[in-house]
Amino acid sequence: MPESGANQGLEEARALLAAAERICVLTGAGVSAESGVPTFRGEEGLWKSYRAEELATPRAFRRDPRTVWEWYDWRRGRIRDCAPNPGHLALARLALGPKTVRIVTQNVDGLHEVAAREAAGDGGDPSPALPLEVHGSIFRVRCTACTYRIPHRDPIQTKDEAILPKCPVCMALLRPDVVWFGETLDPGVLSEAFQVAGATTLCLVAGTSALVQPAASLPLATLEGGGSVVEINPTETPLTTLAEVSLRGASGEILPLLVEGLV
Ligand code: BV8
Ligand code: ZN
Repeated sequence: MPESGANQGLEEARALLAAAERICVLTGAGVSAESGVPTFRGEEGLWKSYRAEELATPRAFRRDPRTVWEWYDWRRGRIRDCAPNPGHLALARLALGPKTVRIVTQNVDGLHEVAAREAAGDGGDPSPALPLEVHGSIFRVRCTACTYRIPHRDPIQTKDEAILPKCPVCMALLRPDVVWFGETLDPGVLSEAFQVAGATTLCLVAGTSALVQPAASLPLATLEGGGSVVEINPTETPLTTLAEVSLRGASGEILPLLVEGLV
């Protein structure tokens, strides 16, 4: 249970959430940390001494698609065994509740979608809680040459470049359907994200270091639109000084407390 200072912050944040008509939620790797998904920063961000920013680039894939696919296959393997945590589920319940809520995520792990379906239950409509994935999904592949794109969860054979997955339409190499550093985001997804963030009363930011652009500028669009920002992160970020309330702690613990009684 958060001590008094944090308690006061929590009550303030709950009041802001209760008063907000429209809510934009922005999440990063931190909301999936308690599910066992490695974040990008720090030790976890390293794979075989490669930094994520080195491997998640078109140049790395052109130069060595086998190693880049081996890295994505490793991450897909880790994520496949992960389940949404109470943070994902609290956000899904919030989005399925009476308020207008849009979840915008930088995560490619698909856990917000799993949480949406779980929270909606059998026969329930999960669509209000389905996230806008601004950086794509690690469980989709697309062709490097044509418009072929499909969901794909099976392990990838990465022993030899010759056996890497190929497009059944044009035989070109398939790649993970994620946005790499140096690549622009899907224009439709990007404009929807900024439209939502700019028209919202409250931007609830959880588990992001707020360093990767343009996603890190979404809360600024909320502030420019006259709305306010509530942040959840165990450590301070470049957003902390701009936030109305910044709660120090784990999103898996704080988010259920935040939405309690609101949904
Ligand atoms: C683009 C998909 C136009 C792939 C990802 C110089 C200045 C400004 C910008 C740039 C620059 N140089 C280049 C750029 C642009 C670049 C950028 O922003 N670079 C950064 C590093 C400076 N952006 C781009 O390239 C974007 N495209 O701008 O196109 C353009 C084109 C050419 C040249 C210029 C511009 C594309 C960006 C998208 C890249 N793809 N992912 C994949 O996943 O494989 S980004 C990836 O990294 C994630 O999606 C996410 O966005 C980011 C990681 O950030 P976080 O999610 O925040 O995770 P992180 O680990 O950093 O932090 C975790 C946080 O959680 C921490 O704060 C921690 O304290 C907290 N936490 C931990 N545990 C918990 C917790 N919080 C709560 N609860 C817990 N339990
Ligand atoms: Zn193709």
